[in-house]
Amino acid sequence: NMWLKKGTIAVVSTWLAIMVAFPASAGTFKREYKMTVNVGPSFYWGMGATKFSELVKEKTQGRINIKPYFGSSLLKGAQLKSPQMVAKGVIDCAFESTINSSPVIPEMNIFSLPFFINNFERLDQIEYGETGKVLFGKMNKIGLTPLAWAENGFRQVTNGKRAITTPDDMKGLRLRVVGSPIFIDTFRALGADPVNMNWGDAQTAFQQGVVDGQENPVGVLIPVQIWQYHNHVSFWNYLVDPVIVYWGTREWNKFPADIKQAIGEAATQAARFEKALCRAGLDGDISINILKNEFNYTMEVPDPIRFLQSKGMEVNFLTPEAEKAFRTATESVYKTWVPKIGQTLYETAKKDMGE
Ligand code: X2X
Repeated sequence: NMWLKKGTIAVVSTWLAIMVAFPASAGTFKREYKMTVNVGPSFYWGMGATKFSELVKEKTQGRINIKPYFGSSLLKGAQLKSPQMVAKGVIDCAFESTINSSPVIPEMNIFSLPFFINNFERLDQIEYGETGKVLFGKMNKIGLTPLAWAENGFRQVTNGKRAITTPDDMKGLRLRVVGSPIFIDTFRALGADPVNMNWGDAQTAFQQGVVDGQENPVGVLIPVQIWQYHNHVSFWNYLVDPVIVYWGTREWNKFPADIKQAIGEAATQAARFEKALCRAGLDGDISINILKNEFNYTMEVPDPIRFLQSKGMEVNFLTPEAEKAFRTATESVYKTWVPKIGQTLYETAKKDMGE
């Protein structure tokens, strides 16, 4: 029927004209943008996520309302699914760890190579160097728009059996590790008995003593009160877990330029705040002063190492010889994982760190 066809065309073209004249930007924001965060609100990383949503609200005059969903509740605890779900648009954005992206973006395993990036200076050289650019480019390729580098931190091992001072001390320890496969390879190479568990289940496992120990940064150890379960913490800085603030590209591109700008600034500021929380007391006065001077925030735990000791934990550090021995003991991990990360990116990372 010719007439019906013409009518349909007329309706469609009117609709198209309206869409072109008034793109989705004109006040048609979602009532709520969902943000996934793996940990709870009292964790340093969770506090950073809250800060991000507050800053976004402020900088967009209340137009953009981000709700953080803590404990990976949007994913029923399946923390490693965050990048796919954000790329698909099921979740709008994330304040998420690179470990939790590493099964989907293998290049992110650069941060999980054992005894590779072992201090803040080297980490910053990577994030703000060529390596960081390459990693952000990989995210773009799978439909994610990264906005800023935040942090979970250098991961330390805790357990209820003994101090870890040499690779031999790892033998037979049953340790909860995150589900990213490189962790199993690393702990097996050291002779430990690693078990994969989502963070949500890990806390119950600590309570029930199903595992002897685990590994996480101070920003997780302190809020989870790890001293209730384990009396040894070994500061071995064996690898680092950055956090990236990111948005799903399809949704991101619907924002007008001023909103993009405001959210970008909020991400940068929240990331700076959150990084300082995670580094406070571990980098001299630098982060404590950033919190005080830029955010008017006094750190509750200004010295995490002393604090853990005050809770009855025995703290130890690796000697340079021990660190070398650990690096040698995990050589097989490099053999397996450098090809997956990409030899070129590995070389780029070394170059960023001045090697
Ligand atoms: O699962 C963990 O150990 C945690 C909380 O550190 C991450 O999300 C990577």
